[in-house]
Amino acid sequence: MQNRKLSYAIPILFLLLIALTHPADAVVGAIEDGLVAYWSFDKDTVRIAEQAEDIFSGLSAMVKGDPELVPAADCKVGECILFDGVDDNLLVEDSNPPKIDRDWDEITLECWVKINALDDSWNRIISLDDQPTNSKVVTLYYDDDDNRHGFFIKVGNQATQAAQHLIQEDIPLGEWLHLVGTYDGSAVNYYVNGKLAIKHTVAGGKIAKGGLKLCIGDRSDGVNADAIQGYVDEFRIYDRALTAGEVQKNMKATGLDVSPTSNHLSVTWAQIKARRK
Ligand SMILES: [Ca+2]
Ligand SMILES: [Ca+2]
Ligand SMILES: [Ca+2]
Ligand SMILES: [Ca+2]
Repeated sequence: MQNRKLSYAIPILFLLLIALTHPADAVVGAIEDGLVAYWSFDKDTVRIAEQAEDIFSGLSAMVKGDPELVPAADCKVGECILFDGVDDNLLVEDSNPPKIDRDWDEITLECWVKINALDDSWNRIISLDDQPTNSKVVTLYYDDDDNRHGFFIKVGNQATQAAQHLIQEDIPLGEWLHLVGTYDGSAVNYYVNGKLAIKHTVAGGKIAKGGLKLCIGDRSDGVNADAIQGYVDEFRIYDRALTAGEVQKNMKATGLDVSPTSNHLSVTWAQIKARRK
């Protein structure tokens, strides 16, 4: 009898300990293994006429056009960015040594997005590409004209076949979607709201460095051809393919386990200012 009481007591104590050390409003940390950069688009990381700061490694995304910083009530986690579908995008400035124009043996793109309207053409929510060469493309995109959305890969003269390898319907409008694309050098997985929606193979191997740029809300060469009309929040990029379990875990993430301190951010802004002198 004594032993049985003890066997209940230990798990209860354990749960109590978890409850005490994890208050309900604590940040749910995104996976950091393989994380390269993370744009929360929260207000303390954005200067909307200038740039949006990556809270993990200090890259900055240069603001093109006039996107809006949107109040948290209309976003997924904290504030987010609204693109007008005309000329708004965020182009990521690489670092030295490079974090973007480098070899990618594997990659994951992850974000929350809410599309407001379609425009009868291709549009890129996130794009790592080497425009205008166009020999390497990694993009979460949708295509109103052909009624598709998915994760498109072009590398090593291999490419996603859009008519077979993507979801053959328009991206849903007016609702927040958690989208993740993973590529491990061969397998391409596309997750919608934490579930594997479709998968295919592009046996192109690594995405090799050389001209790679990262753009949020359009393709990287700034011609506005693929500009999206809608909201983007919580964009993360990894240098490995997240697993299905990790995708589900990240869907619940609200930040990093160790939140960036004001000190960290001020250091980052100071570095940016120094670089611009
Ligand atoms: Ca605009
Ligand atoms: Ca946010
Ligand atoms: Ca359509
Ligand atoms: Ca377009």
